[in-house]
Amino acid sequence: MKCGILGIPMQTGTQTPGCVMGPDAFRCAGLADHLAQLGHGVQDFGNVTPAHWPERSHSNPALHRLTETCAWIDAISRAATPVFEQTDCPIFLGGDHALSAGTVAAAAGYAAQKRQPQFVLWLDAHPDLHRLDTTVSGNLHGTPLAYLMGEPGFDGFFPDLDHTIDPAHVALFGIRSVDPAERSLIGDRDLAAFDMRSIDEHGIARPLRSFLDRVAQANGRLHVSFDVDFLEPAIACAVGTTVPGGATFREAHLVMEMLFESGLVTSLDMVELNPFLDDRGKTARLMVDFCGSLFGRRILDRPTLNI
Ligand SMILES: [Mn+2]
Repeated sequence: MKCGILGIPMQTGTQTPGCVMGPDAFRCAGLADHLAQLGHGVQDFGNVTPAHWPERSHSNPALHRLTETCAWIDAISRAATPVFEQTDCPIFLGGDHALSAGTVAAAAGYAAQKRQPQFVLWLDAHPDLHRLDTTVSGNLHGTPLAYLMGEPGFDGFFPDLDHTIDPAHVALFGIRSVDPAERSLIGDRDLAAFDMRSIDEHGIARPLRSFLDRVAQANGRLHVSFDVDFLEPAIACAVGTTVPGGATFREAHLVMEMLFESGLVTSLDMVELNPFLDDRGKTARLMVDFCGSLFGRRILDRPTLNI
């Protein structure tokens, strides 16, 4: 498989600085070598730089760096499209989670070109389902999934979407911090949302397998959006939005191994890595390790890793 790497050093979607260093940290942790050792071709497309975007004021005074974030999203979707066209699986290195508004928009456009439905697997502590008028924190990394599903209120602010994501094609795993507006949207749109309580009770494998079966039956393309805060903070400290009680080392590897075995993954985001908060690169290396599992490494085939 030929993998394409695109760095997206944006942090305007959060108020905790540090994500700007994310792409470099993933590269320093040896992502490209890791993929090459697994037999994949790797092309690094460098980093995205934001375009110009017209300034607009919004009635929600909490919104943080709206214009700059829109400029990033516009630039990301443009830069991501050739990576879809020229490789088998783009890997987008963040950067905060608002970048998925651009990467998934590009994925959806490419899927439409291929006449396949686009599915999205959201691995995250948060559902990122705020609209511009419901976010209280004002941090736009809490909004991309609502935008991508075509929820109202983004028109005239975020870039226009040619193809939205059908809520029936979305699954969220690992959520454990949900605001009331997001909770009602999950119910209204009947989203497949597996919170940590349900994963504790029933495990992660069965609901993931049933989602992957749905993707396969629909001949769909699958974008995986992996937020560092999906993981238990004890194993992954380098993220500005830690929430206790996340996915364990083994649960996350199981997800990655099942995704590889499915053969369905067509693009990946790794987002919210904040190297400024990391402990000697541990979280960056751990994320690269998970990426390795997603691209075919089997955990039993390698020596113990010190994390
Ligand atoms: Mn997120």
